[in-house]
Amino acid sequence: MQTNVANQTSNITVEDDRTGLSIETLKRAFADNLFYIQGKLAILANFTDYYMALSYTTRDRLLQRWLQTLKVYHEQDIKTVYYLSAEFLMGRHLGNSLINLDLYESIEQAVKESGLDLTEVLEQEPDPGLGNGGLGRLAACFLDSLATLEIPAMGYGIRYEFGIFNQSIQHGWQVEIPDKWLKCGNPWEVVRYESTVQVKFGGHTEVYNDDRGRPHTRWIPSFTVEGIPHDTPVPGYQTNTVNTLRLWKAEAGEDFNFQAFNSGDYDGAVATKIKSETISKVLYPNDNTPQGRQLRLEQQFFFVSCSLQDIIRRHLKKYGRLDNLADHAAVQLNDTHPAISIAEMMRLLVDDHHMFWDEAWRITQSTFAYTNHTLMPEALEKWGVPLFESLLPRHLEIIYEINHRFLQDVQTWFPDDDELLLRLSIIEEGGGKKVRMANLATVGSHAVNGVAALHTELLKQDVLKDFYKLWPEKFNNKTNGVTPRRWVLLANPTFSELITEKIGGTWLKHLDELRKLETFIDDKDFRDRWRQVKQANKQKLADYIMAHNCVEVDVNSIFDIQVKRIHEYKRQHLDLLHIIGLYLRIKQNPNIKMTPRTFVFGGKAAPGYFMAKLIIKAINAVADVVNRDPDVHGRIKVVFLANFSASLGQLIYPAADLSEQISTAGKEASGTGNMKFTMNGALTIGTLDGANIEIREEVGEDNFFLFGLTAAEVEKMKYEGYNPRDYYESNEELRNVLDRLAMGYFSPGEKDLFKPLVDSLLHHDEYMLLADYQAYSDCQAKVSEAYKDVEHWTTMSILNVARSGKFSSDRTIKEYCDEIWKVKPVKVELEPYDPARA
Ligand code: Z15
Repeated sequence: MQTNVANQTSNITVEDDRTGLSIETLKRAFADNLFYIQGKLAILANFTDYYMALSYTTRDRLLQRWLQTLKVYHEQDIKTVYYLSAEFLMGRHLGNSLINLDLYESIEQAVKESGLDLTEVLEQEPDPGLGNGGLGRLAACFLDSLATLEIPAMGYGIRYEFGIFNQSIQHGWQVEIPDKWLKCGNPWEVVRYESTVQVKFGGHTEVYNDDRGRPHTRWIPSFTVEGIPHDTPVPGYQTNTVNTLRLWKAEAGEDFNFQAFNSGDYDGAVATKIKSETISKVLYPNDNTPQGRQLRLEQQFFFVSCSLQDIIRRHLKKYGRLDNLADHAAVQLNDTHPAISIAEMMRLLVDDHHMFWDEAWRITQSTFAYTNHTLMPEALEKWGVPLFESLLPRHLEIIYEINHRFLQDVQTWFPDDDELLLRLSIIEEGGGKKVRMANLATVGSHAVNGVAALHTELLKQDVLKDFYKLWPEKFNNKTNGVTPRRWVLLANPTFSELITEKIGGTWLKHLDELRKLETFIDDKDFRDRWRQVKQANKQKLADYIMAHNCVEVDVNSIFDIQVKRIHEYKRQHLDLLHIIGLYLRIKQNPNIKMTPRTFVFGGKAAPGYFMAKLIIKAINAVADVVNRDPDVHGRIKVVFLANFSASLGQLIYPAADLSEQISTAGKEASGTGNMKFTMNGALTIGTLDGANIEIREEVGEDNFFLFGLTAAEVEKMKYEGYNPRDYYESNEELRNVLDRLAMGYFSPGEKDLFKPLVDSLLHHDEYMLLADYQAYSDCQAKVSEAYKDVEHWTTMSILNVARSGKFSSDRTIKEYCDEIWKVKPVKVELEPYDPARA
């Protein structure tokens, strides 16, 4: 690789001002970091070296703001938001940091003058995949918005050594490959050894008297591990605020260092070390389908205990008392994964800090709030009491005490309703006792929210209806959002430039301003450029498809895209049934006119989810037949893009014409990919589910392709007895489609391969694909018709973007701040860097 960086080795010196922003300084810092941090001469450096050197150059410019933010938070009397989440799907840091620091153009120039292309360097960064899908990515969007809105906030989670697996497709099947994201080092983390905490597991409890003769309980664990904080800066967009994401790594406790070793038990010592480190080793790759393994509960307790101890330690250092904790800390539970927090906080306050139960309970309830993210019954976490007892004996006692007091209250409010007590109890009785984590989270929090209007309504009427009866005031809705910085500005720069040219650049912080685009709706030049941008983005995706799938696609076809985790409720197979339907129409009538389409799929299946993996295989099997069949004449193409991720999303959303949001109504809590597509000018084909409903409300029903049963209709049909076979028998095309799949038409040599898929649809069809098939197919015909009218499609696309302002996570976060957390912005003023004073 021949670059100009080499020419600068002659005058390298350590930069003493690492905050400088001129092109010259940035170039120098880049060369300097290549030399001193990567330890490489420019002539021998590879792209990873360039990426690392550029990351350190950028990180230096973040540190000044980061440390200043920490200083302000330390000195001022503030309230902080703590977002507890088992997943943070942050996406690549470098591009985002450049955007948020307003450094993108200068760095691009500096890199260019060093003979390199910035986008190529950005591609070197491993995508930190410490999350599965929507839930983890929401946490990342929230951190971006919190920093942008200048809210004191901290994310707490686990520093998994292996994130979500890399997906490769072999012979059409998903193959999982370990994600070694740390193998080249991680320039975005700072390890804070001095803030290490101890976490206990197992053992037993005992009662003792303190020196004033008062009884307390203490927990004698059988095992202790250490949590080492790894901090990553989270810069806000065009602010001085840089918040912290603190992820905990598990290591062997200190007793490992001498006790085991000194006693000569080397094997035992090593086993202890391995067991400890296993806790933060790997992310469970399940989204909406929990696995219920002991290690997963260990992970949950590990990061919760580390985080709460950290919060309490910092609070005590600053205020010297704990009775005012809730005035300075708001802790949000991202789903039930951190719900053990409720018991751990009680244990810390009552056992360790000797607080009275009632006061501890008041503080706990006013500190915590809980977000529910799913209505899927199988996704509601429950842990068997025996497991709980062996791992967390003290927490089980505390949960029993919480439950006892809670059920006593219920009995005074609603006497003689034993059924009600059974439903509300934190402990599920019969068939092996279980701890219901959603009940624990709801009882221990002052606020409970759903993530879209419909979802919150269904929570109140369905999953948590008994709790709603007790505490209607606890329940509230916070419709999800996404950050327009990553999902529009970073992902779609030319599109963003066009928007900024028309309405100025403030839309990136005030997304409602996109409405101003409506005044340009008849501007011919604007409309032409709108289409040109989309076309160029489609070309980029087409190139990627050619490079990775060896499939040539027509950039004038409708790019019809479904990217999300593979799950039966999301109905990727409904999309596929429609594709097979179109294909059969072509085979029956080779001259049939059809608006050309490119169907793109992407998404990972949980490794143990057989049906999801079979759906991936089916998509690839249909793709193989359709893409090779000369009769198709390029009218339809089918592509499965391997290894969908945040970074691949940044390529895909801007290239979409049509966004597939086709979950069974009432099953998708919100969805957030739907918002990313809309913001990038795609139209949606969707059901009345999750946030689709609100997207349609905002963009207007004429600019949204609606189909399918409503949540109420789904419930009614199930209640009245749904028979999918009726649809099979009465719908000829549907019958042909299912027959072809079942008879092995797409799986030569393995004729029964897709039988489980077809059987499940014919015999149960839990997610009502057959009931929605015709409506979906008819709606797709309308899409094809509409796409032919280029001008009208352009109008709809512009209106979708112009009216997407509600779906900024800034709006969501403002609502959380005002209505749940009661926190206010804190300004961070920058002081000039002066090493002598720092
Ligand atoms: C997950 O990604 C979601 C919910 C869950 O309970 C789990 Cl375990 C994982 C998703 C929802 O499916 C999706 O509808 C929602 O938009 C997202 O969380 C963020 O709220």
